[in-house]
Amino acid sequence: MSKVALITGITGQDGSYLAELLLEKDYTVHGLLRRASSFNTGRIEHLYQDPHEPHPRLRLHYADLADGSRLVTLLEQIQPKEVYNLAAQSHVRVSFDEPEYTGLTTGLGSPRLLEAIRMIGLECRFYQASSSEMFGATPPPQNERTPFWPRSPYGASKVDSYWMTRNYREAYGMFAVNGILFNHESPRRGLTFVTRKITRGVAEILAGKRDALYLGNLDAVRDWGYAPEYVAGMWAMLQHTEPDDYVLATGTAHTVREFLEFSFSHVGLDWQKYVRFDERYLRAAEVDSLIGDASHAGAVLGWVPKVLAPELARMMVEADCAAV
Ligand code: NAP
Ligand code: G4F
Repeated sequence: MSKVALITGITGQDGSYLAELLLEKDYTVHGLLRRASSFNTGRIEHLYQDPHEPHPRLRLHYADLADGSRLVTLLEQIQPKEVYNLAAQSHVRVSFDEPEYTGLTTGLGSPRLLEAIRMIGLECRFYQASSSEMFGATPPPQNERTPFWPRSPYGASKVDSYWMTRNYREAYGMFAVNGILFNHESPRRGLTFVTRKITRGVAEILAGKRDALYLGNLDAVRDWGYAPEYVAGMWAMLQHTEPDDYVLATGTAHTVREFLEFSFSHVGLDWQKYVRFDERYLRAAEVDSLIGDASHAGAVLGWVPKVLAPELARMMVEADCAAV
């Protein structure tokens, strides 16, 4: 009998890599799909299995984190042993434009799921996609004991979800864990996050499709890792004997400016000739510096990241050049 997992956010960057990993490990994987007027399954197309075939191991279900009764019905039907809550309005800048919607989904999605699990008496392990954005203005290095000081509606909503997850663990003895993940990127990263915006920009400039790239704050420091390594960490958290919270990070720090340098220099271009400032990409409040200390995950789970920002930038530029 293969293990059964449910992934919310399966169509996103992390959801697609996690689905791949679990299918490789012989799980049956169920994913939530948001109904949209055009296809939003591009990242998992290569994993698609015809539902008419006998026993497909990837199954998609229409649902939205804002619809609590649908979550109850699905959890009862699917009876997953592991639930990975990755769905969110995940864009920090957009959360300033849509604070209420961000709260309804990024903030309230996890208590909806946790309460649904409790209501139907489902025995399962629960992973919450918490974020280094919760540390906000607290100076680095940041680990599991660092106080939160969120600087955006997104960060504040993630703090809400973090505490709800801990509360269900402490109040009801649920196996519920927070993965506090620092920025992780890949060729599947959304096109409006800064790393992918840069690497796609490089590819389009090289191909003569554009002559400038507009960005905001180049001084922000981030700890960028490689997404497939981070989803392996999520899985490891749910396999441990005890539920706990873990930071995943590389412990290395680079500015946006340095990521520009890594990306443009890889194809022999000088970024200063192409990058322009646009204030619309500034945030009402910025998170200046995130640098993680993942020693707890290293000691308990044996989790060690290998890919660092310079190699990540090269990998993403090459993928974007091939695609463009
Ligand atoms: P992503 O690419 O933006 O994917 C977000 C996923 O959530 C997509 O599948 C999206 O569906 C889905 N979603 C959004 N709103 C939903 C709703 N109301 N109901 C159901 N599904 C909804 O994000 P990611 O980079 O993979 O990140 C995964 C999770 O980790 C997110 O919770 C994010 O906040 C968190 N996180 C990410 C990072 C990072 O650096 N990547 C770091 C820390 C934490 P559509 O495809 O239909 O839009
Ligand atoms: O790539 P970003 O949008 O990522 P941010 O805000 O760090 O959030 C990401 O990582 C979090 C983990 O810490 C996740 F929880 C969250 O879901 C998301 O995945 O911006 C990175 C930095 C910021 O300081 C931003 O101000 O890049 C700066 N930046 C400069 N110009 C820009 C731009 N960011 C974006 N998105 N677009 C720009 O043009």
